Amino acid sequence: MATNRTFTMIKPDAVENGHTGAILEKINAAGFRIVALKKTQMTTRDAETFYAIHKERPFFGELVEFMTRGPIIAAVLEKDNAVEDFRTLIGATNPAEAAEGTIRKLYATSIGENAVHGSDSDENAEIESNFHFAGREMF
Ligand code: 3AN
Repeated sequence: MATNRTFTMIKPDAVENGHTGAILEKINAAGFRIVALKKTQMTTRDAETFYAIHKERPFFGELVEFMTRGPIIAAVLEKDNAVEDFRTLIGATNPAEAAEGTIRKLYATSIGENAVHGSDSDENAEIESNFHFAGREMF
């Protein structure tokens, strides 16, 4: 059964470029409620664990280096149909293919540095939320 929560990260490129506020505003305007939020920096081990599913991909090393180079914003978001609606809001992985008005179209610079993460399933939303917020209160 679909749940009503998803997990996101505003990635180091978007934080560095000063887009945190604008991205949170888009998330809010699209009807998502923030139930948990923090600014943090992932260690190499964190990124390798979080992206373990991609460890055989040629871009894995680049991905880990990118995701650890500066702070990120991690958040748990709530809305009906959260996972799918958030994927629609962020747009395609490659910003060149992302629809007009999506967060990646507006703020991503490349397929690697693509501004935001959004969970791709309810199961992964729960795993990823626990990765960053295990044992923390959700409001
Ligand atoms: P999405 O984030 O849209 O679910 P995934 O799960 O295919 O996309 O990829 C996870 C992350 O890996 C992407 N957000 C991006 O940062 C990075 N990535 C994906 N494809 C490439 C690629 N071809 N080159 C470099 N980095 C990539």
